[in-house]
Amino acid sequence: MNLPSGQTILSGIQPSGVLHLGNYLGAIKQWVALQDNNTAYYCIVDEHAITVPYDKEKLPEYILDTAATYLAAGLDPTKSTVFVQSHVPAHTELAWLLGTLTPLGELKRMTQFKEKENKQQAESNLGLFAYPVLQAADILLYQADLVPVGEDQTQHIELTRDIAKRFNNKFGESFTIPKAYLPEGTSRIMSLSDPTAKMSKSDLDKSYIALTDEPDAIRQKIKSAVTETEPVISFTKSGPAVQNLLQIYEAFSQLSRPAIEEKLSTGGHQKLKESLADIIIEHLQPLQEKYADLRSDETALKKVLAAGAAKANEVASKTLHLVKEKMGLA
Ligand code: ATP
Ligand code: LTN
Repeated sequence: MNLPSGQTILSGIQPSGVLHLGNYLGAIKQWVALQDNNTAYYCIVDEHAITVPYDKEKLPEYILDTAATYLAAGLDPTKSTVFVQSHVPAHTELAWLLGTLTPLGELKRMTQFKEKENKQQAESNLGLFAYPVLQAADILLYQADLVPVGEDQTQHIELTRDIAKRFNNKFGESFTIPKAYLPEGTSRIMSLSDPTAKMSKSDLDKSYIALTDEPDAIRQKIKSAVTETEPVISFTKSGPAVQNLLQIYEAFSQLSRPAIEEKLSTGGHQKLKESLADIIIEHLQPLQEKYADLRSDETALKKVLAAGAAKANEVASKTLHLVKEKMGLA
């Protein structure tokens, strides 16, 4: 894979619970690869996480869990700026300013909003509706070129591009127009219990593999994963459930698709599932060991986040100042 270099990268994940294989293969794995030859900002988007009902006692824990996961997965605070969104006030301030340039019709079309709104009508709120504008602010504050995310986020990146273009047209060139950066093959990992839905932490426990799942839980979940009835094991000829399992296998193995098919084609679903569980467990083990270590030292984690926020604040407040000047607010 040809990795970009010399670019500014920004992405974020909500601290709303355990991270899963979809988050890792769709996003974090690319974040780690991109931190070497680029300027990278990785954010824990706590102000996004409070747009749905949440537990205020658990949120601070989830923020530290997420920070420890970022670092355990390989983010290096000497290479990447790792920080918490609410520690950098420019995010919400820019979101307000960008909101004045965002047509309601565009926000009403957002799939994530429609899905979450449907789930919790009584609890729906302005924050949930304005969520993509805050995401645009996250990205534009750092003048990001690339936003490494899973496929479900492309609509939000398109909206960010539209907002940035509208701002540039109206007030003069100010923002870099960002692009989504999707991984090959793993931009949409599907649920283990329903191959038509994306793997999601708000779904049934057995439908996703959490990065912190014990080996036994991983074996059990993969064993009970839905498969088609035909025994064929092929990247092109199998149904979506088996293709999803193969794709996860491919992401963790060094082998080509033909080599994987040859290795797994005899033995049916049982062999595929056993081999898949083995390779996931093997790859998650070092991450889990580092996670346990990092998570046990909250003082050290908070120090990393404070240093990250200080760096992020410097960049973000400069952009915000420029934007206010352009809008006649300075
Ligand atoms: P939820 O499942 O509760 O909706 P989530 O698991 O999608 O939340 P987010 O914080 O919304 O978690 O997503 C974090 C990142 O992980 C985003 O870049 C998103 O695109 C990516 N991602 C989430 N789920 C998947 C998936 N199943 N496959 C690939 N990428 C994913
Ligand atoms: N909306 C994203 C999380 C998110 C994000 C961002 C991703 C918030 N701000 C900025 C990339 C860039 C999600 O739900 N996965």
